[in-house]
Amino acid sequence: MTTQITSLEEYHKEYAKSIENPSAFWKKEAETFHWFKPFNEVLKWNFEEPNVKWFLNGKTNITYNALDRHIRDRGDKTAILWEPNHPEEKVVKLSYKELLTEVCKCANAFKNLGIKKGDRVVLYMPMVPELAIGVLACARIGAVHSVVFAGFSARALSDRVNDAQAKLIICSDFNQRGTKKIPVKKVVDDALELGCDSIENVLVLKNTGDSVSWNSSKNKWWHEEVDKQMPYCHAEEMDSEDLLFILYTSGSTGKPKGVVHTIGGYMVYTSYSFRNVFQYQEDDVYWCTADIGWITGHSYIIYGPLLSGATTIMFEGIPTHPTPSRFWQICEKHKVNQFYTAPTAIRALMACGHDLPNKSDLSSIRVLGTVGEPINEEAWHWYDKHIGRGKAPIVDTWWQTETGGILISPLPGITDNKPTYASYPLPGIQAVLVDPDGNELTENNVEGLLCIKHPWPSMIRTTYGDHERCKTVYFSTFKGMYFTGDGARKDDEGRIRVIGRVDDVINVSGHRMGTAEVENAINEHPNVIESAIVGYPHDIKGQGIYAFVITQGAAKDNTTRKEILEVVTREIAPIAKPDKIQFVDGLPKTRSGKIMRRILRKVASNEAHSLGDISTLLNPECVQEIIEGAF
Ligand code: 7RM
Repeated sequence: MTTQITSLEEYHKEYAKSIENPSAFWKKEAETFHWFKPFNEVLKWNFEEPNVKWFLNGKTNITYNALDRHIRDRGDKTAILWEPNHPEEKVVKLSYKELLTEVCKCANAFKNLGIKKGDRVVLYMPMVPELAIGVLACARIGAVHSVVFAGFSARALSDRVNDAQAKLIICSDFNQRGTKKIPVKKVVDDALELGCDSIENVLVLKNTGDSVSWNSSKNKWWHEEVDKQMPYCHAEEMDSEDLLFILYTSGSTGKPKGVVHTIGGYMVYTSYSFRNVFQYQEDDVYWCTADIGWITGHSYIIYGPLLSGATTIMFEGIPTHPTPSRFWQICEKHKVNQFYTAPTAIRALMACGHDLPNKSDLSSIRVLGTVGEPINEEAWHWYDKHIGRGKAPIVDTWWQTETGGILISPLPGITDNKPTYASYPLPGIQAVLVDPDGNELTENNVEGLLCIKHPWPSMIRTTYGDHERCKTVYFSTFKGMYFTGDGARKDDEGRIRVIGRVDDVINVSGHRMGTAEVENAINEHPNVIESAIVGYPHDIKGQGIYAFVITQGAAKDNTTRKEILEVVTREIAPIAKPDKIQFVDGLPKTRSGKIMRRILRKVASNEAHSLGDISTLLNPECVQEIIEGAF
């Protein structure tokens, strides 16, 4: 098992060691894992190409480390504890032994369907144990998984399938979310209609049992393919730098990028960070409420916890079903020790009043976590007081899809707990703030752009099929550094508070959305000529989406608004729908024709009184109209 920091003194010592000699530091961590063949070099890197390799020539399998390795000491311990959407339905507990068996059967079924090492498999699934089983079964045989959040549209799904050139899609018949049933298989059928030529089979899990249309040549039932398989499957020997997964995330251009993570480094870092940030102890029950469709679910529902031999809860439902007490009831029911969620969920539940959490026994909770967006002071204090009862430290964990694991976070009970601060970097993480010219801001009490100076094991290796994009987006802005795209400030003792994105990415309820991506979708409406979207402060979502739209030949009314929302839902997902749509005659442009988002952001944030100088605009006359029409 990897090591665990237990005191402030130890944190300082470990951090110093990790900076003085990163290779020696990570070598020691990596050696606590099982390697079929040991690595012969810890790290090789340059940030110019970029080319980063960890634990070179080591052969391993992440599922061997997450499952087989635990069988002797904790084979009967619950690995996955599944809580269903409807509280009256049966909880499922899979022990490490049982999970290994299920993963092996599923892996054998994949082989039987012609899936080989290196092939890509897309999972478009509800939060049921079979999703985790499917992910691990890919890793078992060396296939590359790409989980697509089941809220995405057929168009978004087919784009991802095609980019990854996936051979297999795994889905359910229907998903359940609260009182709703979502026709997942139908969305997959629609995606295939749009053209997904690489897909050979669709493996369908009978989840709700409702009837679905069936294509007998490509469609296979999970139970018919998986149940008959032998319960053992050899763990494929994988190179440390072989691909583990692709996860698509939004950037500042229209097309989502496939962030690539490789096996060895991701394994070492997700486990190390999990054990330290959550201070997991052997008999603890840990719960992360994220969806496995996002990186948080990958790293801190599946891999980090299982690699550490933890009991990890998987929740199928939503925070408000059947009532907004659900999270707190689940914490009481399973005596949750570590609870990890997003600020947007905290704010939404906060709005329901504190008598709800007060009705549940939350005394088992020792650590509270947040992730996904900056947490505001009010939400932080509510979480501390009403969920932690003032006794559970809050870990405000900053990280990204690209970082693979948590890079900046308090260590609960070890480092201090300053509201809304992600605090200090974990060992091995050389976080710095720079000015727009890339000069490092070494003093405290400064604001700047957040960069990381040295590689860490779970960092992005490439963007799938487009290495140039990886280089441009993350490694070209500042020479010799990974640029996060976030702005941050350091307080007088060097604690870091991440403020938010400085690029054309907005963060809605902790979900990343590219402005160009949403604009492209809106522009699909036949009467839309041009659009610009910006984020604005939103009480629950953190940021809301404000769309400025120029139309021709369409009524500027709610009917057109409704049509635009439908187009966005069709092209991306309901979560990308603008909260406000303002019809305008012109958009403020620079002389080179670029939309001045700064002005639109001010209008959307109700700060039009401080627009600054607009005389350099190509069309300053449009600004007054925009201000007058604002919501
Ligand atoms: C894990 C995840 C990444 C972006 C990131 C930030 C923002 C995430 C925090 C945060 C302030 C935090 N991956 N972000 N965590 N901002 N404090 N603790 O969310 O790829 O989907 O998003 O989210 O802007 O760049 S992500």
